[in-house]
Amino acid sequence: MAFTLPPLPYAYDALEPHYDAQTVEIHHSKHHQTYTTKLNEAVAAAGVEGKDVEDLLANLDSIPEAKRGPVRNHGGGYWNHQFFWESMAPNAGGSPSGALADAINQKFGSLDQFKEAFSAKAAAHFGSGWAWLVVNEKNELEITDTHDQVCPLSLGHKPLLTIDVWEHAYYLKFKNVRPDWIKSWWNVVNWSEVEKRYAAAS
Ligand code: MN3
Repeated sequence: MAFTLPPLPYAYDALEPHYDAQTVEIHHSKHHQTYTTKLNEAVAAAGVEGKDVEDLLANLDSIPEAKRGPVRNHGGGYWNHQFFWESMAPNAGGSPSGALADAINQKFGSLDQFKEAFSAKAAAHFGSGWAWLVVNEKNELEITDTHDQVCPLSLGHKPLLTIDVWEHAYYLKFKNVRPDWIKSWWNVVNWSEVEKRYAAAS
């Protein structure tokens, strides 16, 4: 079955004023849609239709090298954006609780220290890509970044949280000032979803 654009889990303007409606609409209905369309083309070209996108991304080596790049790029674009939309929610932000809060405090010292380190990684990422909080191969929390549409699932990591730092994710409102986008984004982080992901990953 062909991949279809997953509906946005909230209205275009639901993350205002922290993430503006115009950017969310274009980002979802144009950018995410394009990755969806091109993923279908890529899996057809590679002869790997009908597989879960997670399965494709976790096993890129099984795809012939000549056909692998488009599956990585558009499969990553498809999956990363869905994960990104679900990493945010209206009336969110604040702090994590429970086991995730304990793990963040243990690994990074405090939530504020974690946010500072994550923000620095996202701000310093050169060019297009993503910053992530993942559970790494040693089963520890780690802040990482990936280039273009590389997905942590392809690196053996279990992603918990992400921010899109491609210019299309923020340029209309925040212009060239990526740190302002990152600062604003913390106000819509869906910690309850991140807690569920952490529980599933650990
Ligand atoms: Mn994007």
